[in-house]
Amino acid sequence: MASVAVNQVGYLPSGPKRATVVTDALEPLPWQLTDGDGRVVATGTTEPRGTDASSGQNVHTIDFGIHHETGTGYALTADGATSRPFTIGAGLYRPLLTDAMKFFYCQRSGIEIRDELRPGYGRPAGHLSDSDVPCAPDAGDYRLDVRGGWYDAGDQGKYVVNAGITVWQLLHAFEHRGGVDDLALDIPESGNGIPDLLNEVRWELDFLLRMQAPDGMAHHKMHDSEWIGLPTLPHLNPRPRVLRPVSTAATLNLAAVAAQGARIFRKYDADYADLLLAAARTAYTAAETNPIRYAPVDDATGGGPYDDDDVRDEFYWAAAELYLTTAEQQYADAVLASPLHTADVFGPYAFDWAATAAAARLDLALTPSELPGRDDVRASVIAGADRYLAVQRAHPYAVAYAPPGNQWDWGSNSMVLNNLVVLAVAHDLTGEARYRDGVLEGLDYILGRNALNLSYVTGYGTDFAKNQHSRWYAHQLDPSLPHPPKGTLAGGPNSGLQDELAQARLAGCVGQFCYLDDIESWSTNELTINWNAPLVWVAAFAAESNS
Ligand code: 9MR
Repeated sequence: MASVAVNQVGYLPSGPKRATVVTDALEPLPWQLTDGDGRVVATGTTEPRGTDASSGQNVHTIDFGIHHETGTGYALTADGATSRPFTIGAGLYRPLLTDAMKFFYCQRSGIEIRDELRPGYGRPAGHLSDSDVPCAPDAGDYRLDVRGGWYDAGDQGKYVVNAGITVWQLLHAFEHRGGVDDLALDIPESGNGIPDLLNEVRWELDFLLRMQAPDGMAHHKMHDSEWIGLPTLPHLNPRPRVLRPVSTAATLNLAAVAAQGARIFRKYDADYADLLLAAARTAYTAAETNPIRYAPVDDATGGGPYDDDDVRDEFYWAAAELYLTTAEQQYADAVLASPLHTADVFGPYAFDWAATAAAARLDLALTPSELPGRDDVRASVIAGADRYLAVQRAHPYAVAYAPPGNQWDWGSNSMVLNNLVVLAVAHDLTGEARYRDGVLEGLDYILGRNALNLSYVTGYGTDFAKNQHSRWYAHQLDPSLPHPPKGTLAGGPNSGLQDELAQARLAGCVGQFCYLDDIESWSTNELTINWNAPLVWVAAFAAESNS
């Protein structure tokens, strides 16, 4: 049975327009584009692409970029199969940007979610008692007020390293993308004179500041003492909470985003900027004093480990953000001395919470500074983008991610998106259209042009993921609870198949097929703050590209 996979949300009038056909045919096939009235408005022939390694399918591609007219209800037909309907229009990505960012309010801990702001999602405040949490016996002998912040994912833990990359990415979008400063997010702080994105991010930054121990180090994480089942609303979760030990990685995450935040908040709230910068400096110094406090892989009772035993990248990133904010020589020296400053950081996977050197490089490339050798920094980003563009061009589904051995990572959708961020920054640096087109075409995969014909963003497209693993958007288990909110990204194909349901249903799966839209498949179908953040970033770029 043939099928035609498209971006189910649609295509920009001036953007690339391609689709992928699954067929047995080896020779070019005729295709037709029909409009909302069923009229044929364009025709052509497909390009056979052979066997796609990421899915094992025999595929062709359709390029219908000759068609520029806007409208709804378009569809592509080839080999007797018709695609899901799609729109061609300029305004496709602003709603996605807004919804992807609105996701974060519903993840908030320590505050009531107001139903009038998120109809269907209102709930009482969860974990108010996070205001007084003891260290676990191996973590210290004091208690901290670590209330607030966002729940990490489908669990109710709060992890400094994952908070770090998420805050960084949202603030990076704020600093370097257009159209983000006036986002209306319908949050309690809306209308206070500060851009809503910053209001939302401050909720997490305040929590990060609270995770700093008296000695300047940051606790790696805090979460339930034991894992709890699904569904469990945050305010009904009876498990005691514990602070896990400090780590060098967490401390440097705090240093990096507090420094970045100080730079960005300065214009709106100078006192807050001072507070952030002081915390960042203290954290950086504490990490220098304690450079090898690693979070271990086996610390996984009641929460995930976020283990990391290589913090050279976090040192580089923290030094870069401190330098960009202060212009001080000591931080410039640390940046220039880091082995990661000249290393190839745009490898075959993508940057993420564990691999943060690219965050430093992207910010050093875009944020104005007097750093010696800045042209080389920029050139390294462009070289990385060229590599991802080559991967994408060779890929019949236009994915700029081809993991070695076709072993797709946990949260692969975020990796696909983060490689698009590199393309987007290359576009900022060069103005060359091929990078912009790469970002836009890269979004096709996330929004339905994939082997499963599924949009990975809840509420976007005809067929979309909606049963992401979550203890409170657990509609699949309890119909009185909602699905995840519109704009929630699913983790996506994960060859690791760590959960039992995936193991039972997906054994032997090829790449793109290692995914289940089932709430029990926590290894392929969770939602997380650090996966929605790149969706925000890339949607912001795409929304800017309307014209
Ligand atoms: O996203 C994380 C992924 O990169 C790791 O491989 C995996 C195992 O350590 O953990 C993922 O993070 C989970 C975290 O530990 C707990 N909250 C949910 C996160 C997403 O599944």
